Amino acid sequence: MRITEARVIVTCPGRNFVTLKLFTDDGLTGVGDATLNGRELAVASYLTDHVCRLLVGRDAHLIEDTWQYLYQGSYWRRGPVTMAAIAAVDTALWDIKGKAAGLPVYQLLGGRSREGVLVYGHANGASVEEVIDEVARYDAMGYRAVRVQCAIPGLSDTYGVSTDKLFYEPADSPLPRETRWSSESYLDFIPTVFSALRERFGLHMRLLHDVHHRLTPIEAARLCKSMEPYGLLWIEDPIREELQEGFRLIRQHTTVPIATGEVFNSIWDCTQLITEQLVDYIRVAVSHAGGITHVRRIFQLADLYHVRSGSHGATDLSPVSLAAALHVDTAIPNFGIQEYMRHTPATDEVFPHSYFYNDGELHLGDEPGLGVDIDEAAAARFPYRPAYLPVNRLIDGTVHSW
Ligand code: GCO
Ligand code: MG
Repeated sequence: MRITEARVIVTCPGRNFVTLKLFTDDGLTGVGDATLNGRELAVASYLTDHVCRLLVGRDAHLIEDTWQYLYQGSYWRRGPVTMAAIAAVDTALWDIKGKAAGLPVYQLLGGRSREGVLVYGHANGASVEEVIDEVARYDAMGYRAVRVQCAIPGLSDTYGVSTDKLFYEPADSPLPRETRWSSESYLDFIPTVFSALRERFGLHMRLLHDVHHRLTPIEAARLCKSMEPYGLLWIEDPIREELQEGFRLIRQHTTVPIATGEVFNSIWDCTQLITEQLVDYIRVAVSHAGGITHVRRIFQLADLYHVRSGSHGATDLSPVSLAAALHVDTAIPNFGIQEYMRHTPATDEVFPHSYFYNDGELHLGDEPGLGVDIDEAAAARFPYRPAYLPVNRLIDGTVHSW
């Protein structure tokens, strides 16, 4: 089974997505997500200018060999652009192999380990009252876990707080919007939100919170200690992740479970975090961390060290990426939870898929492959638009993590 064509499709049904579609000589196709939020065209070029020509004529069954060929064979290893491109090729090849075998991809990964994939949604608000209403809304929709973000009094704009509650899109501007941040105001205020939520909901909902890389390790330790009474499922990305040993300091002070990994692109970003058990959940995404082949490798290492998966599932990961994540989630023994940020109806139209939400879980359909495709005619109606994520500064103007 030879690859006859590798096509890169860029579309913007409300936000930009880059998709790789592979075609084979026996009429099968496979799709992979190559979206890198705010840097989309770099991956599109990496694929179009450097990878697609290497794929034509290759045996589509060679998943591992193709992965190694693109990873080791490029000489320049790792990095978000390279690994997103490799991820797209890898995901498309798993899709094709599933179709060739007549099996959903999770069957090729060892079969079902669970019936449904537990997800968490995003509840956020401009005030504690609004947050409580939003959590109640997710509760009514059957969600069993929600990530909660709340506007910090005194800051004009807070990460994770949106005007449209169901469809939150942070890459919303043709040039980066600037936001301002105060860790002091945040640390003083955020525990009061969770205290109010526990008062209102008891222990009924599983609650999560995303710090979005903004604290120092000792600040993160303080945050976690102050959140301990509220029994969070996790605190996410408490600090910048470049320094893996930075998490050790947080660990020494608290029992709050820690999750990280959405900005990682290879196993080398998290070997210390996993083998020293410095985190509880690893949040790598199929589309950013080298595809199903590499993410499975990361989760297998994690399993040896009691670390569970909690895969990234924001809106910038297309339905192709989400479908791929669901196959991995369904198969691995150490699944934790899957993020699920709803895509807009326009995105769902461009990417028809068979996975569906029911009662707090996502479920896969039974068709061969990933169970997702790209409708190229629909995609063509939504041309690329430059869009950046915000850039964040401290109150005094110093650039800080967004
Ligand atoms: C999350 C994330 C995202 C990121 C986004 C950046 O936990 O869902 O932090 O919302 O900000 O994916 O592109
Ligand atoms: Mg996050």
